[in-house]
Amino acid sequence: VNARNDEEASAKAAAANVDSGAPTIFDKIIAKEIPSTIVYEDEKVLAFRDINPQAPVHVLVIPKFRDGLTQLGKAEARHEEILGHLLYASKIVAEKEGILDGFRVVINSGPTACQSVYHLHLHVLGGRQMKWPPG
Ligand code: D5M
Repeated sequence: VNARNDEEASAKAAAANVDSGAPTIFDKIIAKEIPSTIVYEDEKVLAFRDINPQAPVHVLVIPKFRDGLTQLGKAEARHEEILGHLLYASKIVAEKEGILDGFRVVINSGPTACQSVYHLHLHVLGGRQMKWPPG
Protein backbone atom coordinates (compact mmCIF):
# COMPACT_ATOMS: atom_id res chain seq x y z
CA VAL A 1 0.00 0.00 0.00
CA ASN A 2 2.85 2.41 0.89
CA ALA A 3 4.61 1.69 -2.36
CA ARG A 4 1.39 2.35 -4.28
CA ASN A 5 0.82 5.62 -2.39
CA ASP A 6 4.40 6.69 -3.10
CA GLU A 7 3.94 5.96 -6.78
CA GLU A 8 0.65 7.86 -6.89
CA ALA A 9 2.24 10.83 -5.09
CA SER A 10 5.22 10.97 -7.45
CA ALA A 11 2.98 10.59 -10.51
CA LYS A 12 0.81 13.48 -9.28
CA ALA A 13 3.86 15.63 -8.57
CA ALA A 14 5.26 14.86 -12.03
CA ALA A 15 1.95 15.67 -13.74
CA ALA A 16 1.87 19.06 -12.00
CA ASN A 17 5.41 19.78 -13.19
CA VAL A 18 5.10 21.07 -16.74
CA ASP A 19 7.82 21.82 -19.28
CA SER A 20 7.70 25.62 -19.12
CA GLY A 21 11.15 26.13 -20.61
CA ALA A 22 12.12 28.13 -17.50
CA PRO A 23 15.66 27.83 -16.09
CA THR A 24 16.11 24.85 -13.77
CA ILE A 25 18.25 23.91 -10.80
CA PHE A 26 20.71 22.33 -13.25
CA ASP A 27 21.62 25.81 -14.58
CA LYS A 28 22.80 26.66 -11.05
CA ILE A 29 24.78 23.42 -10.90
CA ILE A 30 26.43 24.20 -14.27
CA ALA A 31 27.24 27.74 -13.07
CA LYS A 32 28.58 26.18 -9.81
CA GLU A 33 26.25 28.44 -7.85
CA ILE A 34 25.06 25.41 -5.89
CA PRO A 35 27.29 22.48 -4.96
CA SER A 36 27.33 19.13 -6.70
CA THR A 37 29.72 16.21 -6.78
CA ILE A 38 31.13 16.30 -10.29
CA VAL A 39 32.45 13.02 -11.66
CA TYR A 40 33.16 14.08 -15.26
CA GLU A 41 33.18 17.33 -17.19
CA ASP A 42 34.18 18.51 -20.64
CA GLU A 43 33.33 21.56 -22.73
CA LYS A 44 29.88 20.22 -23.66
CA VAL A 45 28.62 18.09 -20.76
CA LEU A 46 28.64 17.88 -16.97
CA ALA A 47 28.18 14.66 -14.94
CA PHE A 48 27.41 14.81 -11.22
CA ARG A 49 25.97 12.53 -8.54
CA ASP A 50 22.18 12.40 -8.17
CA ILE A 51 21.02 13.89 -4.87
CA ASN A 52 18.54 11.00 -4.41
CA PRO A 53 20.49 7.93 -5.57
CA GLN A 54 18.55 4.86 -6.71
CA ALA A 55 21.66 2.65 -6.90
CA PRO A 56 25.19 2.67 -5.42
CA VAL A 57 26.25 4.57 -8.56
CA HIS A 58 23.71 7.14 -9.78
CA VAL A 59 25.13 9.94 -11.91
CA LEU A 60 23.31 12.50 -14.06
CA VAL A 61 24.85 13.53 -17.39
CA ILE A 62 23.58 16.84 -18.78
CA PRO A 63 24.37 19.19 -21.66
CA LYS A 64 25.95 22.47 -20.47
CA PHE A 65 23.96 24.35 -23.13
CA ARG A 66 20.32 23.23 -23.00
CA ASP A 67 19.46 24.78 -26.41
CA GLY A 68 15.77 23.83 -26.20
CA LEU A 69 16.49 20.30 -24.96
CA THR A 70 14.20 20.49 -21.95
CA GLN A 71 13.31 16.83 -22.60
CA LEU A 72 14.22 14.14 -25.12
CA GLY A 73 10.73 14.50 -26.59
CA LYS A 74 11.73 18.01 -27.77
CA ALA A 75 14.86 16.85 -29.61
CA GLU A 76 15.42 18.13 -33.14
CA ALA A 77 17.90 17.23 -35.88
CA ARG A 78 20.36 19.90 -34.69
CA HIS A 79 20.69 18.05 -31.38
CA GLU A 80 22.05 14.82 -32.90
CA GLU A 81 25.67 15.62 -32.08
CA ILE A 82 25.07 16.54 -28.42
CA LEU A 83 22.79 13.51 -27.97
CA GLY A 84 25.58 11.23 -29.19
CA HIS A 85 28.11 13.03 -27.01
CA LEU A 86 25.89 12.60 -23.92
CA LEU A 87 25.61 8.86 -24.58
CA TYR A 88 29.37 8.48 -25.03
CA ALA A 89 29.99 10.58 -21.88
CA SER A 90 27.70 8.11 -20.02
CA LYS A 91 30.06 5.30 -21.02
CA ILE A 92 33.05 7.30 -19.77
CA VAL A 93 31.22 7.85 -16.46
CA ALA A 94 30.48 4.10 -16.19
CA GLU A 95 34.16 3.35 -16.85
CA LYS A 96 35.34 5.89 -14.24
CA GLU A 97 32.86 4.49 -11.70
CA GLY A 98 33.97 0.88 -12.32
CA ILE A 99 30.58 -0.41 -13.51
CA LEU A 100 31.36 -1.24 -17.14
CA ASP A 101 30.38 -4.86 -16.49
CA GLY A 102 26.75 -3.75 -16.18
CA PHE A 103 25.03 -0.40 -16.01
CA ARG A 104 21.82 1.25 -17.11
CA VAL A 105 21.18 4.59 -18.84
CA VAL A 106 17.70 6.06 -18.36
CA ILE A 107 16.03 9.15 -19.78
CA ASN A 108 12.64 10.16 -18.37
CA SER A 109 10.86 12.33 -20.95
CA GLY A 110 7.71 14.15 -19.85
CA PRO A 111 5.32 13.93 -16.91
CA THR A 112 4.02 10.43 -17.68
CA ALA A 113 7.61 9.19 -17.38
CA CYS A 114 8.00 11.15 -14.09
CA GLN A 115 10.49 13.68 -15.45
CA SER A 116 10.94 16.29 -12.71
CA VAL A 117 13.72 18.59 -14.01
CA TYR A 118 13.21 20.05 -17.49
CA HIS A 119 16.84 20.13 -18.62
CA LEU A 120 17.65 16.92 -20.52
CA HIS A 121 19.57 14.46 -18.33
CA LEU A 122 20.74 10.88 -18.64
CA HIS A 123 20.67 8.79 -15.47
CA VAL A 124 23.66 6.40 -15.27
CA LEU A 125 22.85 3.67 -12.74
CA GLY A 126 24.84 0.70 -11.52
CA GLY A 127 26.75 -0.97 -8.73
CA ARG A 128 23.97 -3.44 -7.97
CA GLN A 129 21.97 -6.11 -9.81
CA MET A 130 19.41 -4.22 -11.88
CA LYS A 131 15.88 -5.54 -12.38
CA TRP A 132 13.63 -5.63 -15.42
CA PRO A 133 11.06 -4.31 -16.15
CA PRO A 134 11.73 -0.90 -14.57
CA GLY A 135 8.81 0.73 -12.75
O1 D5M B 1 15.33 13.18 -12.55
C1 D5M B 1 15.73 14.36 -11.92
C2 D5M B 1 16.79 13.96 -10.96
O2 D5M B 1 17.49 15.13 -10.52
C3 D5M B 1 16.29 13.26 -9.70
O3 D5M B 1 16.78 11.92 -9.68
C4 D5M B 1 16.89 14.08 -8.55
C5 D5M B 1 17.96 14.88 -9.23
N1 D5M B 1 18.26 16.16 -8.62
C6 D5M B 1 17.40 17.18 -8.38
N2 D5M B 1 18.06 18.21 -7.81
C7 D5M B 1 19.35 17.84 -7.72
C8 D5M B 1 20.54 18.47 -7.23
N3 D5M B 1 20.52 19.71 -6.71
N4 D5M B 1 21.70 17.77 -7.27
C9 D5M B 1 21.75 16.52 -7.79
N5 D5M B 1 20.66 15.88 -8.27
C10 D5M B 1 19.49 16.52 -8.23
P1 D5M B 1 14.00 13.06 -13.42
O4 D5M B 1 14.35 12.08 -14.51
O5 D5M B 1 13.65 14.43 -13.95
O6 D5M B 1 12.95 12.55 -12.48
